[in-house]
Amino acid sequence: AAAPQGPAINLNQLGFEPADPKTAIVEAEGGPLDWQLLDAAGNTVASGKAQSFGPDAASGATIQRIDFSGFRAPGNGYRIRIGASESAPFDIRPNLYRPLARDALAFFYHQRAGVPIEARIVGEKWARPAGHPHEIATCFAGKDERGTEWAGCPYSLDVTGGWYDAGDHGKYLVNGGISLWTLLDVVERNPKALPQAAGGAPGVLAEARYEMEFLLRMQVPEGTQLSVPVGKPKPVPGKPVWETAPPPFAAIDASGMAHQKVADRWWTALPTPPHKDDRERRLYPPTTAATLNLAATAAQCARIWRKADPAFAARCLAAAERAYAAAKRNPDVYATNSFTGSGGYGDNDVSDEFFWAAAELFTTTGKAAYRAAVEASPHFRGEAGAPSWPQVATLGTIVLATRPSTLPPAEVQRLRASLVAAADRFLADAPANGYRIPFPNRYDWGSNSNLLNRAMLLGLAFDLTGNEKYRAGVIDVADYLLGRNPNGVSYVSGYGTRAMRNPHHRFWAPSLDPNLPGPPPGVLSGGPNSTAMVDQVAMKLKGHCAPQRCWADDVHAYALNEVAINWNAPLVWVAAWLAE
Ligand code: 9MR
Repeated sequence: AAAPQGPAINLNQLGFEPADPKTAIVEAEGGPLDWQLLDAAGNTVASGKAQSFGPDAASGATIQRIDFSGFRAPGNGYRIRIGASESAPFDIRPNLYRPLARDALAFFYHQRAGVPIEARIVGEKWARPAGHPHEIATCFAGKDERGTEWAGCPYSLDVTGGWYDAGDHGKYLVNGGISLWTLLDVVERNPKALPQAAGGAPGVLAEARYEMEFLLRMQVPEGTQLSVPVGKPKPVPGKPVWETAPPPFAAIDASGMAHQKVADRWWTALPTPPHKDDRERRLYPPTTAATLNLAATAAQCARIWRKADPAFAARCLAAAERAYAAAKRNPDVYATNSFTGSGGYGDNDVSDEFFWAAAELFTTTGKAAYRAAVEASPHFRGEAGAPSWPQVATLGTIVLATRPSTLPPAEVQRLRASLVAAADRFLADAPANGYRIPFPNRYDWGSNSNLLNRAMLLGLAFDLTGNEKYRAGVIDVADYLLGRNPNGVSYVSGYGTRAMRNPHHRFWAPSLDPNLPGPPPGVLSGGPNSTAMVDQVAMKLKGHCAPQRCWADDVHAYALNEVAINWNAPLVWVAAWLAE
């Protein structure tokens, strides 16, 4: 193909399935331009007029939208031409998303702590020795960065295993929980889904179990009295909202709670492969939110393994019930972010975590007490929305709406309708932005994951109604992530002609050390972030980028280009859904 002369044509660089909507975008001023679809031999096989849109606040551009949905003939080497521009070649073919689902799942194997990442599965390039293979940790004690004195705990726990959260080596319960839920939901929806990941890496069930076992290890032993801050953390003047200081301490019976995280005392340098991390590691105080993340996922575990491994299921259920009781006893213990070396994942509203955990426990056990807790929650009658690590109510709604339980059919119908209503609200956002994605003009940290969590709800709305418009919305999200965006980039490594290559990651960092590998295929960048531009790369862009353009493929851009388990998990969910 000739080198493009005009502006870039942005489209899904992977291509399109034959029957799906097909959209390409060019940023060009003026009235509607003529476009042609060329086949591999250069023949024009379709043509039409673009639709102009703009000025568009999300991209900061005037846009020409090209719709060639009517063209369905499978093939490769297709190109779109408009004016002096020509796109990179792309495919039209069935089964486009299956490899992506398997690679996106393999990300979790790569992120494993505690075991070597084996060459026979990932190849020599990505193989590495085990990171933190004997993680026997005790609690942080002494003065934190703000001078608060912590008492520690009278035990150490073997917390080996689980997944590293992201580019750092922290292992967090808040965030581990939603990520684990999302993978478990893939398999609960469709028990045949993803029996293996790319390279023969463990399938979704085995991979999820690896994290579940870690969450179980993070539970506080019976009979433990701890001194922890009780009540809402206080904002720190002049600091970002997530930097909080602890309220006064009180002695609590912490039996059955879960520690917020196990992580490095100090941030490690970039790069630091996991097996070379020699910093002090600590358990950080238990929190109500971490405890409810354990309760919810362990209850889900008890359902999923009931037949296949009754002993494991029973262990999960006992842990879940103990955790839920512990959270009820201690409903007001929040994470503070006064430690350095790891993220905070602080959340001052745990009403949604209570609802989620009660919904899971009710669905698993049918017990009246959990049902009463579900029905008493404001979230039972609230609006559904896209879930995220601090907002998990909709995970509970999904479970109640889609899994068998003793909830009256009329209530199940109402909850289903609320999921569909959320999907309708997302679709209503699409006409207002140039790239036509079901998303509002607000690009926060990890925006790509927010978009995927919306896509998950669109997928569920399709399942519940059979209406094709919801699938079309999922395709809009997939198209945006895989290239139909103002950066002309695929945010998924290894997928597309111009894919993300330099994530913020301590091992996949070839730009810092040529001996280190780049990201394996199937890893999602956090994506544009115009609301918390706190890293050195983002600070330079700040004030000079339209929201969708506030992004850079740079290892130092931790607020724009990190990877994370809660971001890849909905990628697995959505790619597996598309692959069905
Ligand atoms: O995804 C998290 C985002 O919602 C927060 O705004 C941000 C700042 O607190 O932290 C993000 O999570 C990071 C975590 O704290 C540490 N590991 C990497 C995560 C992704 O950047």
